[in-house]
Amino acid sequence: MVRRPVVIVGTRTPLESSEAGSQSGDVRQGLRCGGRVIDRLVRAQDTDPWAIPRAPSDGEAVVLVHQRRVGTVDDTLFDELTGLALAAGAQVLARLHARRHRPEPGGFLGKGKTLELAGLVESHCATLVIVDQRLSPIQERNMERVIRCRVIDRTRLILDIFALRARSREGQLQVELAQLRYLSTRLVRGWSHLERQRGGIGLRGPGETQLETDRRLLGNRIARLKKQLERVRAHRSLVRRGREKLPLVSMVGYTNAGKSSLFNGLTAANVLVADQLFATLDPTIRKTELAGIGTVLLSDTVGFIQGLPTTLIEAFRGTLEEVRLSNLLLHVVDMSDPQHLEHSHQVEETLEEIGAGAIPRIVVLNKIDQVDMVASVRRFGTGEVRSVAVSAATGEGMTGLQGVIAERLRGVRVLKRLRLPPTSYRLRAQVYSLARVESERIDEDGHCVLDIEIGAASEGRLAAQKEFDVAYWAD
Ligand SMILES: Nc1nc2c(ncn2[C@@H]2O[C@H](COP(=O)(O)OP(=O)(O)OP(=O)(O)O)[C@@H](O)[C@H]2O)c(=O)[nH]1
Ligand SMILES: [Mg+2]
Repeated sequence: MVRRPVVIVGTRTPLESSEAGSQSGDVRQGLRCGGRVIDRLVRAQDTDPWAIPRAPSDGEAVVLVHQRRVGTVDDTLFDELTGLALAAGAQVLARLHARRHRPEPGGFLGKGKTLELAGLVESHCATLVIVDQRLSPIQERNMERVIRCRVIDRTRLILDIFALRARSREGQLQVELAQLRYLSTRLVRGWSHLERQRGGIGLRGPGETQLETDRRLLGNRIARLKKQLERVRAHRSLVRRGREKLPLVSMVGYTNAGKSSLFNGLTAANVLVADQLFATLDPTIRKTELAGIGTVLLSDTVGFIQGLPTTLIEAFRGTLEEVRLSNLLLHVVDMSDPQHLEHSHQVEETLEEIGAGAIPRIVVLNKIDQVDMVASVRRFGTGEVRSVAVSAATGEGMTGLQGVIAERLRGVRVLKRLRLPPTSYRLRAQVYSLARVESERIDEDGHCVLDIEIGAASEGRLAAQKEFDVAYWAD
């Protein structure tokens, strides 16, 4: 018998378990859904008599929903959400798209589409619906009531993936903070336990509502987390001060663009590379040698995505600080991604948002082995590097990229403040020979405070002087 997958509306990941495995899956699914599973199997065979009825082998069974105002609707719309759902460990069973001028304030989808969704949930025994757009708490709750299934939006899904991936203490605290902040916007009236709580002696009269209690508890937890984060960050900034003398180059880009692959290629490191959204969450920093520059720090960090929740950006301030303090950014673009232009804009917007908009950057066009491109360095009319085409997979163009990084670092100049002890005459003379001094003054302790503009390579040379101490860099 020819093996054909179950007919499922718009499914991209046909259920992949073996025939034998699928039967046990059916039983499991049957237990979970009661009589509905029989209905589903019968229906599947109605539409395709050759179909082998199979149920999801593992992962939460989800239906994806995308609603847009205008434009054509096709299945590529779901690519990113599918990637996110898979990254969260879901099993995508069906997808529903809708077009509506404005989301229904009460229920997000229109009536007809909500019923269609309820049908899909029922027929696929789904346990979760993921909506690609942001939902208000009311919309979420109303949808859940009609569909009789848990509903989450894109923001909550991204938060969930981050929670799964966070390994470092700082990462975990940041995710928890973002989740609590998200939750605090979801505390709405309308739950059955909202009556006034009964007060005891001295607490009679109008007590606190459950909602108020929840808010207060959340507020306390958020405040505690913030304090813990401050402590972890204080430690990180100490570490950072220690390496301030070396130029810092950070990889930035859309998630899955190949940042970690390039990072490994440039530093001979072995950080996780995976065809998965948000494979990297915690930043990694490695030293690498560049001809004509010397030692440089390279940092690999979390990728960006369209609609990155603001709560996450705020909570990840610490991680993103690395990006903000960089001397140079490598903006990695996945050339095999049909939406790479749109995604590059998103990255640029996020860089602005985190205060890294003015940092010099090189656009690295990656994955050229997947498209019709050859390794090359493109320049503006002024001779300045515009982009470098490479493939982290084949290694094509990597030497060129190293050359360009060195070239840009030589040209990158940063504004810094130095506070030298009263007797550092030789060091002060070095500063004048290596940097452009904007201003100089003597402070109340007799220290010499210099505001300078200095190139990254010269900065390294100055910091390498015997009498130099990193504590001389003033904030
Ligand atoms: N064909 C091809 N695949 C590549 C190339 N560079 C990276 N990849 C693949 O793209 C996928 C994502 O690579 P990563 O290096 O993990 O991407 P990332 O930007 O670090 O992703 P996140 O950490 O999830 O944001 C992996 O499957 C890589 O093997 C390349 O030049 N060519
Ligand atoms: Mg990565």
